[in-house]
Amino acid sequence: STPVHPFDLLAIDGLLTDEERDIRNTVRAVADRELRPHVAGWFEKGEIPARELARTLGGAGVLGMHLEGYGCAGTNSVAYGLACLELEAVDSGLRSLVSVQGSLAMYAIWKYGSEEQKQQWLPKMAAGEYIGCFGLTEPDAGSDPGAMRTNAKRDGSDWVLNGTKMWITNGSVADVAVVWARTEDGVRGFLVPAGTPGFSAPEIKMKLSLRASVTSELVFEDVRLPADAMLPEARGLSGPLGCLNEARFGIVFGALGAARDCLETAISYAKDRVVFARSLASYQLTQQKLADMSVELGKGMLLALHLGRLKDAGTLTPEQVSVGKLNNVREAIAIARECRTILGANGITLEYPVLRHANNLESVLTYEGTSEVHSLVIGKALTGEQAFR
Ligand code: TGC
Ligand code: FAD
Repeated sequence: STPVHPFDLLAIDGLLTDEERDIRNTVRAVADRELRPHVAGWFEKGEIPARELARTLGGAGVLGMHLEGYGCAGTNSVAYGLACLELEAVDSGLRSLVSVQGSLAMYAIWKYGSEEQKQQWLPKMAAGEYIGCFGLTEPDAGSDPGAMRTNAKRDGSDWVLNGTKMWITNGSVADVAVVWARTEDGVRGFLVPAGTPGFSAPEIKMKLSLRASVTSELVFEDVRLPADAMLPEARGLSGPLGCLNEARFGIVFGALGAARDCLETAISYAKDRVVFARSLASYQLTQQKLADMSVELGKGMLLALHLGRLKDAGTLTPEQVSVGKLNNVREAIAIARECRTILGANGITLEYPVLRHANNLESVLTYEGTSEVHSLVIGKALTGEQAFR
């Protein structure tokens, strides 16, 4: 009989609108044409043509696509999620570029910025002419961003920024850094243009994961900023955490793209590969693996769509996003590793995408709140007791 694509097993496409399917298909076509042929090479070199990529992605309309106005497409959240899925089906690093640009840097400016800040940055960021990054994590403050040391002190009407951010996606290629710092008025956000004296962004090398993505340190040594560098509408940790809800939502969908690509690869490989004189796909053990993975993929997709519909209805809560991020990343990494077994030795090479995805998903499991942090967020929602500290 004719095989069913793992994504068609539950007829999930029927739950999408025509517009959502169109956007998904457009992003998939751009990804297949412009990104997929190059990605293994970028990963192997540990280098991406970030500026060119930003323009390509801006041209495809995916940068800040779920935001309204300022050159952004203003799509619904489900369409944004589907775009993340298609990009991450190529590589988590490319979805990261888009998440950080649209859901973290642009969203922070869109949500908390002044009208002048929005006009100055958003249209060019949507077009991919400017790249943004988002600096929250520090060498000694990751899961606990409240422990940050980076600080901004008043000097007349100026601000003077000191400190170090760590593991910042897009950092070395960014035209503007959204930086969260402690002030006497609590945590505030600042826009720091590249080239500001005292600001440097050395790239972090020797990564075994997310190699097709720029990751950097941000160093601020007496960086003098004008008063209007501060985001006026963000006060306290809820500012940056509000942005994280957006990016985490994209990952709920995105991680399933990596998993889908692994499963498609494994099914096709199992059908071609002959072991003990029969196709690998014809053995019950292989079919059990494929069945279990497709069940998880389908469940993850239904969860993502449900959260997307809640988000579009305006009722999605941070705890619900934690359920999605925890489950879908955890299952995606399990699927990637299981698919790797099906490919045998071929599975360890860059000829196939599977171990590249599995390695990338190690970062995805850690960033935007580790799986442990999301478990604790859910635990707190269930018991009313916080177990973070
Ligand atoms: P807590 O005392 O609970 O809260 C402090 C204030 O924040 C509010 N809040 C939130 N607001 C919006 N959305 C959320 N999800 C929020 N969670 C908390 C809270 O209401 C409170 O507001 P207020 O007004 O009362 O002050 O904070 P806590 O210090 O106990 O920490 C809670 C915890 C651990 C959940 C939180 O800090 C956390 O999420 N930690 C993980 C940090 C994280 O996710 N970092 C990600 C950095 S960015 C990144 O990784 C980008 S990678 C992207 C890519 O490349 O794709
Ligand atoms: P830690 O917080 O030190 O955690 C170490 C371990 O302890 C983890 O397993 C964690 O779950 C566990 N743990 C922590 N607290 C508890 C607890 N209460 N109970 C039990 N276990 C606990 N950050 C940004 O700000 N911007 C970016 O653009 C960005 N991009 C990134 C890109 C990559 C490739 C990576 C890998 C990270 C990126 N990050 C970024 C940083 C990321 O958000 C942090 O790595 C993450 O929040 C975890 O912080 P940490 O690495 O300091 O780990």
